[in-house]
Amino acid sequence: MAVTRTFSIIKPDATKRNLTGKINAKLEDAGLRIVAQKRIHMTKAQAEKFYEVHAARPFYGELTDFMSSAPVVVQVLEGEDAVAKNREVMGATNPAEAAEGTIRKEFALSIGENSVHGSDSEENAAIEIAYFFSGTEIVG
Ligand code: RTP
Ligand code: MG
Repeated sequence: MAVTRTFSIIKPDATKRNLTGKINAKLEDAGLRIVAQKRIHMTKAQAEKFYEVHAARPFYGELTDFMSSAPVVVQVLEGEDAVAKNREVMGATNPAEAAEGTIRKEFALSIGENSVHGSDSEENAAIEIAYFFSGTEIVG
């Protein structure tokens, strides 16, 4: 399995509860290396562009309001099969369905306020990384 990269966001519900360190520990314990990280406060327009694929979904307005409601931590994670590994440590979208030991099982409040985002494919990871980071900000 090759070493690859994925894009991650620690969402407002988690930054507000001061959970960045605890979530980072879970990522690192899973074998992922944080090769870029910054705290930003997304504008509504930035959140709308980021979640453009969900524009037709009923939760789009709520989701983009939430993601621009408070600071987030955007990250690039590197590791063996990083996209799948991160999805595994994140757990299911709905925390009620998330497996024991996952970030969402431990920290998420609801299907909307679910503490983390992770890219769902290597293709999307590359697009999402480029949306928030320049090449020189990523130090592998
Ligand atoms: P993410 O993109 O954030 O990593 O999460 P995901 O792949 O597990 O979930 P996805 O289907 O891509 O949905 C994106 C985010 O939208 C919110 N959502 N709310 N109210 C709802 O029914 C609902 N469904 C999804 C969640 O915050 C989800 O992470
Ligand atoms: Mg998704």
